[in-house]
Amino acid sequence: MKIYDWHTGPYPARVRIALAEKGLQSRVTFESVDLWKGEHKTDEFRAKNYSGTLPVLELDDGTFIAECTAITEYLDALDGAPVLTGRTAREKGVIHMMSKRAELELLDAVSVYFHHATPGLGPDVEIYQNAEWGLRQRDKAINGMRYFDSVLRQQRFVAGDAFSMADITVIGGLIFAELVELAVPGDCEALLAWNQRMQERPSVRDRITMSEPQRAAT
Ligand code: GTS
Repeated sequence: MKIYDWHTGPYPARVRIALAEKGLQSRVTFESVDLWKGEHKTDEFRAKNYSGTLPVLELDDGTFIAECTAITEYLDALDGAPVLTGRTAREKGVIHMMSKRAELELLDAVSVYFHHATPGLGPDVEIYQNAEWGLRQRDKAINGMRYFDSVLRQQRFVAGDAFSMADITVIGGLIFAELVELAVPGDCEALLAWNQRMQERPSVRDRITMSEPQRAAT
């Protein structure tokens, strides 16, 4: 399998974390698509993913799967033991809801803030910007942080008592927030403590170095 991504990207991070949680690192190769040069907006790349976004998973039979949630669902199902996306109908429903909520209320909002109210990927890539919309999404993201703080005051993980895809999506949101210097409010103690725990997980900690070529042992 091949992953098209950008090593420091927050959305790519979601798939890298999922790969490591599932122990699938050795089954994939990475191909860099340089966001800062707009390589994701070329016709060649859009033929792989119509939306022109990263990451994209290419299967060995040539199928392309885009969208982090879809890629995570695929990877999680491969071994018949889905631990990230839920085993029972109830788990699947709650995890999907919380992950979608993390996209809507946090991660995608931070992304819109980045692309519309900051220089984003630069003038060659950001051909339309609406700063007012971006700033509204920044405020939405802060409200989202407060919401997830309230959730994590009640339970250890975003979708209940086990780590799941929903945690990964919130982690992606906070990675993006940090990149754009959008701080988590200091009184979101539960969210901050949870994030500290998450950053210590090997899958999260080692996500960027995952695509470095393995050096031969000396
Ligand atoms: N809904 C998509 C998903 O979940 O995969 C969103 C993917 C997305 O926005 N990816 C970012 C992207 O391609 C990558 S990164 O910003 O996290 O590195 N952004 C470029 C752009 O121009 O929107």
